[in-house]
Amino acid sequence: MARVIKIGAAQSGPVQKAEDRDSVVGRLLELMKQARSDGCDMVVFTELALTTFFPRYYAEDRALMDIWFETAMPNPATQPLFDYARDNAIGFSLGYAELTPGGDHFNTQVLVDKKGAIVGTYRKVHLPGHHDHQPWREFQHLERYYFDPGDGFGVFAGFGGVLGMAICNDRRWSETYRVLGLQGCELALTGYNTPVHYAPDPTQDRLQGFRNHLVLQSGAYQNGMWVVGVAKAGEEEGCTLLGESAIVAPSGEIAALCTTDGDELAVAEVDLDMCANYKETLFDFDRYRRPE
Ligand code: CDT
Repeated sequence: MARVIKIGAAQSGPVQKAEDRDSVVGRLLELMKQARSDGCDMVVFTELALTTFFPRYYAEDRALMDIWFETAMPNPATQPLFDYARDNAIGFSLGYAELTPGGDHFNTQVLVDKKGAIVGTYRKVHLPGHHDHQPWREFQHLERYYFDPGDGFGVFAGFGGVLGMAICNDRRWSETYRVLGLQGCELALTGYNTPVHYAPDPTQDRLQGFRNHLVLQSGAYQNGMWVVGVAKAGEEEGCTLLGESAIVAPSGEIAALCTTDGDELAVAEVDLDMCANYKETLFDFDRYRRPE
């Protein structure tokens, strides 16, 4: 039987500081409803989908920033997403800031099945930016101050295949895809908040869009997997975030693409069996890799 998952890459437009969780969840629900009417099996939301990208702000008292974190998932604000998933048999993946009972802070993404149950949790490994306040920057990128690093890339059985997750900066690193690929991953889901302006070297700003697709497409092709990259895009508190969310095939081709910087759904039929075309030929790891 063919293993085809219809996926909606559910890009978010900007989330301003003042927008509350209920309002954001309402926007995400709208995208889920649209995905359902398009016949999708799953929607993929972005990194830190519930709030503004708060690592752009510095607080000397780090605990003040706990307002941006979720202490449980689901919780009263996000429960409507889980209810909708269960009632309509549509899965989703959601990025958010997680504060654990033990006091650890993670940049987290969950995979939720068609029954509305969490079947996978991933915590961001590659934390970009800086640890200290750098007032010379137009905006901060303090992920290394607010988050603890996750402990690795796992895969999860679901939706008829082998799925993995990665978050934003992870997508730039070849080992992200390789570690997933070595575990047989057929579909990697990744959300991102990518400021177009890169303060340490603004000459990189011009090619942000090119590099986003470069890494998603090469990661997919070199590991024979589908990759879904989903942005939070647009003008968020004076910071321009890259859009161009995309669903990439194991061939390296873009199968669906967002063309705005707002809330938008890009839909593709993801045939997981296409992965074998690459995993069992040109990128047959057991046969051809030379890790030594
Ligand atoms: N959210 C995230 O990981 N953004 C980074 C910005 C890098 S510059 C500090 C990214 O790789 O897109």
